[in-house]
Amino acid sequence: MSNQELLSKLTEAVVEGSAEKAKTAVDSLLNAGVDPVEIMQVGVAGGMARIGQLFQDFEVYLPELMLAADVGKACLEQLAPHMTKKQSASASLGKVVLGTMTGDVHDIGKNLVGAVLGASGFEVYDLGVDVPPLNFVKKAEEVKATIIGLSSLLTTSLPYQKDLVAYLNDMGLRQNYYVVVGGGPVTPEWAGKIKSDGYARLATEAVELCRQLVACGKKPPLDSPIIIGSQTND
Ligand code: B1M
Repeated sequence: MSNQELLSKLTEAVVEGSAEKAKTAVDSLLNAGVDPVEIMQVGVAGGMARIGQLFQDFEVYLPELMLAADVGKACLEQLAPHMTKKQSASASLGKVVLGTMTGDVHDIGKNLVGAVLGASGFEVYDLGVDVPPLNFVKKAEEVKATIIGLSSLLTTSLPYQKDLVAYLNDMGLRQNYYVVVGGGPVTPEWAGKIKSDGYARLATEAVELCRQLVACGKKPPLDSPIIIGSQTND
């Protein structure tokens, strides 16, 4: 079976909510030497996008969505150690405080972002889900972070990204942290509107974004955000 067919099998297994079939597909893909991040971003995320569409069209309901999410999380758990193996022994590129905004419990994409950032040499402090803006600020101050990474999957959690930037300004801390944003409803326009420092569409692009920020030689806030990857709503 080709790698493309194996990725399609994985996508189908996620949509079906079959942990067993997904594990078999992931094993085969790893054995075939497919990059673990690609397995997540193409095979698993493809299944998530499809089940999300079916949910939106009332063809499946919350239980199916939850089942698919469990399968997606299990795939990431299986794949994460293979991502870490690629980590070089070089010094930390910077500290990133990461989390999903208030009211939002979606964490598969955010966890993938954390895994690839960690595997690429960043020190990641993952605050989890449903994180109020001030908690990001507190953690960033505590660990002396370089970057604050905000993930939102719900449109209703987007305003909290804006609040976080406002808090940093009000507290006189904006110049200490680059703020980067991502997740389904986040667009490059939104990243600019809230005066963040960067937007990335995919987890791999978040790594590129953070690398560019730590190397840019300019203090935050940037005049306009660095945009990596274009956003589509399909
Ligand atoms: Co919900 N959900 N969900 N859901 N869910 C969406 C997001 C939705 C688009 C589905 C739909 O209707 N089509 C919709 C949101 C609509 C909107 O607001 N625009 C939705 C809804 C409505 C809901 C509920 C309200 C449903 C209900 O209860 N009636 C509810 C809300 C719960 C809450 O948060 N308070 C809900 C619940 C759930 C589950 C719990 C069942 C489950 C989440 C489980 C979990 O995460 N632990 C779930 C799931 C699985 C989804 C979908 C199907 C898949 C999300 C996912 O994991 N994708 C999703 C549909 C969709 O996204 N198309 C949907 C795979 C993951 C790898 O991709 O997270 O996008 P993603 O991450 C990507 C990029 O976005 C990027 O990197 C990753 C790829 O490399 N990225 C970043 C993410 N964060 C980044 C940060 C960065 C940079 C890049 O920098 C910091």
